[in-house]
Amino acid sequence: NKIGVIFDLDGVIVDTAKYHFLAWKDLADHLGFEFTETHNELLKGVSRVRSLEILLDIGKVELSEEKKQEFLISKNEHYLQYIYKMGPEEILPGAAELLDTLDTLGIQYVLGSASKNAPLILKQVNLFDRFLGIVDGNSVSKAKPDPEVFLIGAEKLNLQPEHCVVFEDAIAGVEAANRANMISVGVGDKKTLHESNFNFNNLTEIPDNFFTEVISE
Ligand code: B16
Ligand code: MG
Repeated sequence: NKIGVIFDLDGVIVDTAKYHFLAWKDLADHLGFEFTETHNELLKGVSRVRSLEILLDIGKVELSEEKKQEFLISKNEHYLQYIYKMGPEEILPGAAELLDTLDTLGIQYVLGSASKNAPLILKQVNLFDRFLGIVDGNSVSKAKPDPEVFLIGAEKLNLQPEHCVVFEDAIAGVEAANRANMISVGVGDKKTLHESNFNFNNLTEIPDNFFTEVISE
C-alpha cells in the first residue's frame, strides 16, 4: 500500500502571497484604485492571468490586450524583486520537518503549484532538489480548480490518484484535489477549507502517525 504527496507552494511551503500583494497593489495604485489584503485573498491559488482579470474587475478598469500583457510582465518583474531576496528562513513552520518525515517514511513527493515561478522560489529556499518532480504554471493548460495539475503530479509519482495526498491552502486547490479523486488536506482556516478531507491550521499540527493512518485507511 503505497502513497505519495503533492504539495501546493504558496501558502503551504512558503508565503509568497505577501509579495504578490505588494506587486498587485503597486499596479492598482498606478491605475488609481484601492487594493486591500482582503482583495488579495481572492488571488490565492489563482493563475497570474486570472489574477489580473480579478484585479481589474475590483478597480472596474478595462484595458486593451496589449496593456494587459504589459502589466502582466511588469507585475511579475516587480514580484521577482522580492523573490530574489528570499532565503530558507522563509520556509513556513513545519514544512521542512514534514519533508524530513516523508523522507524517513520513504514517501515520495512532488510540487503542484499554479506559479510559473515555482522552480525559482524552491531554489531560493533550498528545497528544489528535494522534490521528485515539479508541476507548475508552465506545465498545465487548465488552472485549479481543474484537477490537471495534480493528475500530472500523480503521473510523476507513478501512483493512482486515490493514493495521492494533496496539501493545499486555497479553496480552488482543495476542489482540484477532490475532483482528481485524491486525499485533500486543507492547510489553514477550517471554515474556508471545509471541503477538504483533513484540515490543519499549519504544517506543525500534522501528527507523526498521520501518513501511517492514511495508508491503513
Ligand atoms: P505566478 P500556488 C499561486 O501559487 C499563487 O497562490 C497565486 O496567488 C498566483 O497568482 C499563482 O501562483 C501564479 O503565480 O505569477 O508566480 O505564476 O498557491 O498555486 O503555489
Ligand atoms: Mg496556495
